[in-house]
Amino acid sequence: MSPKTPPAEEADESVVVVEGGPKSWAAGIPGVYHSMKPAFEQMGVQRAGKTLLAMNQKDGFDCMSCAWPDPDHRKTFEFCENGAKAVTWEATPVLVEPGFWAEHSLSELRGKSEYWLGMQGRLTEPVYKPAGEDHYHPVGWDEAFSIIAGRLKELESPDQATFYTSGRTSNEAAFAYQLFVRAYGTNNLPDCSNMCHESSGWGMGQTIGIGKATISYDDFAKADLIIVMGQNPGTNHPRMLTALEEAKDAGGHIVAVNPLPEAGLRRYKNPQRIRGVIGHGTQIADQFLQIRIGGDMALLQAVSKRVLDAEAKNPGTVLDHDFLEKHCHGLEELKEHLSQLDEEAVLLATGLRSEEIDELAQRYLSAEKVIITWAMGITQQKKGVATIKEIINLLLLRGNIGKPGAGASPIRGHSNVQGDRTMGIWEQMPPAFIEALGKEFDFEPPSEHGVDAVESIRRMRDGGIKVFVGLGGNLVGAISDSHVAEAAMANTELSVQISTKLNRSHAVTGKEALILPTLGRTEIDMQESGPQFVSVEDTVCAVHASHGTVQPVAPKLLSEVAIVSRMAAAVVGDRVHVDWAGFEHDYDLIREHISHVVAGCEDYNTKIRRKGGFVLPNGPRDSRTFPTPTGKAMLTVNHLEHVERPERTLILQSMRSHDQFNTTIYGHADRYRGIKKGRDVVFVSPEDLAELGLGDGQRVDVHGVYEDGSERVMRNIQVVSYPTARGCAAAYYPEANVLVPLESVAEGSQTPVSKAVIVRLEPSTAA
Ligand SMILES: Nc1nc2c(c(=O)[nH]1)N[C@H]1C(S)=C(S)[C@@H](COP(=O)(O)OP(=O)(O)OC[C@H]3O[C@@H](n4cnc5c(=O)[nH]c(N)nc54)[C@H](O)[C@@H]3O)O[C@H]1N2
Ligand SMILES: Nc1nc2c(c(=O)[nH]1)N[C@H]1C(S)=C(S)[C@@H](COP(=O)(O)OP(=O)(O)OC[C@H]3O[C@@H](n4cnc5c(=O)[nH]c(N)nc54)[C@H](O)[C@@H]3O)O[C@H]1N2
Ligand SMILES: [Mo]
Repeated sequence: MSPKTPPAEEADESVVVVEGGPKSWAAGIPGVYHSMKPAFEQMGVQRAGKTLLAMNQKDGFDCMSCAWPDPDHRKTFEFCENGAKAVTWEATPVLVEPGFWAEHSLSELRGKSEYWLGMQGRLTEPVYKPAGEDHYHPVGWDEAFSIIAGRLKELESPDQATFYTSGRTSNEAAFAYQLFVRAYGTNNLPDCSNMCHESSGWGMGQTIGIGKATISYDDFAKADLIIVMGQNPGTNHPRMLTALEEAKDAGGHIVAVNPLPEAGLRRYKNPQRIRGVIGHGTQIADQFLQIRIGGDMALLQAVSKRVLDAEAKNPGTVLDHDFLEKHCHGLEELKEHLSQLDEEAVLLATGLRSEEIDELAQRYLSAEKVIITWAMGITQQKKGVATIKEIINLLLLRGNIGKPGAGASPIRGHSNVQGDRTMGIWEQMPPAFIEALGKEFDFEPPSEHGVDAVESIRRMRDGGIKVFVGLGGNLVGAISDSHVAEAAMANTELSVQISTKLNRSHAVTGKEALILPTLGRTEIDMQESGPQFVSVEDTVCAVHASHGTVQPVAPKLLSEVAIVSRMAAAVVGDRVHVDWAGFEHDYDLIREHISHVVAGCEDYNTKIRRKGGFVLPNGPRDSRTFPTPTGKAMLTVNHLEHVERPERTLILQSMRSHDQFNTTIYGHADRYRGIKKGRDVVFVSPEDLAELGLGDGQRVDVHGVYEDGSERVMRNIQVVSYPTARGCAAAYYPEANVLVPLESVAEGSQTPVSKAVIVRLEPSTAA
């Protein structure tokens, strides 16, 4: 394998080329073609074959692009276009060469886009930037760990450091990392989930006692109705389209609730089927509710009210009385609350017609088994937690939890974000976990809650947190209020990034900075006891092994487990008795401890070696047991609120294009939305454009409108006339993060409100 030079930078990333509006179908032949081409071009036939064909197979590695589960019967090509992009991006033999660091200063790197940074290729050796200097230089692994140990040991309190995790980290690395952090003395374990499905964890935790999906993969095909809310599976979970297609084949119906007519929700051409390849594919959504941003809570209350009204008309025939009596609290209060629901307020909040809501209610009432799935359109809202509680209300009314073909299903983002939480990556792990951890390793872990992602940034900004360690991810690129976040990071004494490739968080750093390059999931992980595998948990609580299949891109890389273990040995080796070297040599040792500490993981080493792995227990799903304080599920009363929009403003959401993975930008197209090139766009409906006196293709400045009068603006953005819901707009994340105030968070979960910023568009002042 010979290192290649990175693909040349495109001349001007701000150029926009638009081509013909939203596509009405997703995947199909272009899907297959688009998946394979870059892999073969960039990796060569052999490496491409070894990676793509091993993806999501029982003896291969787990795709790192999303947390979608694998079916029991795997196909030869068990991957999607975007999974193939993720693998190509990681397994590429393009390398950051040793001369790179002398050639490029940090000041220069700060002027580069995420696309450019990622395109420089894989990181190959540890590098260090001393305080006061503008360049990184190569450093030995031992020296890197001793710098970290020196700075961490100097702090007055362990709470002056924060330890971030992004959701690609394996269970083994995550378990070792949280042990290290708690042994060091803090619960400061923020993660990407704080910005993602945190609202799901809160909403479900407070109602059914567990923040995880109550369904398994097979339930999709058994459902009579699947409601997909605030989610764009065609781009972000493409293999979910196969499950939706199977559900339709079995007679189920699908409803999509979204301000945008997303391609995958309309029609799906399955590349694995003749019909998909040559025909029109399967029409996915039987009903499309084009909701106004932030209107889902009102919609759900209105549907629940219709369900209760139907029961009142025909008592004893609509609700699942048996289930409600045996397993739930709060029906009377909910009835009372919804009896006062103001239909006008609902129509205003949702932008829908009464008949559309009637139709959805009718579909819900005619279905015996209903699944509701959701993602960022629901969680990244001020009322995200309350909206999820309304999802649970609606499901509980007809006993749609804990029976085949029914349930609540948050669809997770990062491929192991759920597993990381199971392993203890959370600033608020429950006392039972903390106690078990302390008992297993004979130490007293801190019991006070730590800080989440937003609170970490606040404390870094204010000087309370002085050291930042990131196990993967790109916190300053991913979190809200980019300028505030960057100033906060620059205000730390030391920042450490454990990464596969360059991103913004390597250019915006603490006074001292380290980059520690790591193996990716595609790569063979050879340790003293032989090749290692790791394990991950998908969005429906299935845990399985992941084996790397190709040679590492560079000899000096260490695995995440090795990096965490060596860092821990350097920092807390003299304080707690943990066989850190043993962890690195044989991951079975870590799994042995996981068996003793993590509920549901008993006998982990045996269960994880079963073909296809095992499924974690889940009370609501398995036996209608609800681990809440009362042992019952809670129907809840939630005060309705919608996003207020002053005249001549729009509600802006920030979302993913088809050519990115979070802050990683693979390319500049968004095929399904008709964007051929360019990311500096804002999608607005033709009616709103006419009302605002703006034209398709015009350049505008997007000004955030805030109650405190503060100024945030995204300049020189091209307007794209697009059939989004009235009063709404959409732009791409992470660019739009500059518009989301750090203080704008979901009530309860503190998830940044990335999907609802009030904006005013002004003709651009840029030349
Ligand atoms: N290829 C690829 N795959 C990915 C990722 C990626 O970046 N690229 N990211 C991964 C991660 S970490 C995550 S969390 C998931 C994210 O998966 P998604 O949640 O699908 O991601 P977004 O692009 O944020 O899309 C949000 C969707 O919600 C809709 N929406 C916005 N506001 C509202 C609202 O108020 N109500 C309703 N009903 N809908 C609304 C938007 O129109 C859009 O369709 O994907 C994961 N998979
Ligand atoms: N405005 C707005 N903001 C958002 C969102 C939004 O929809 N809108 N979405 C939010 C969501 S859902 C999420 S999950 C966060 C994402 O936040 P993060 O998880 O922090 O961001 P990513 O872009 O996924 O991180 C990418 C980096 O991870 C590193 N990496 C990749 N693979 C590996 C690996 O195997 N090991 C290690 N150690 N490092 C690796 C690479 O260096 C890469 O540059 O962003 C959030 N921010
Ligand atoms: Mo996410």
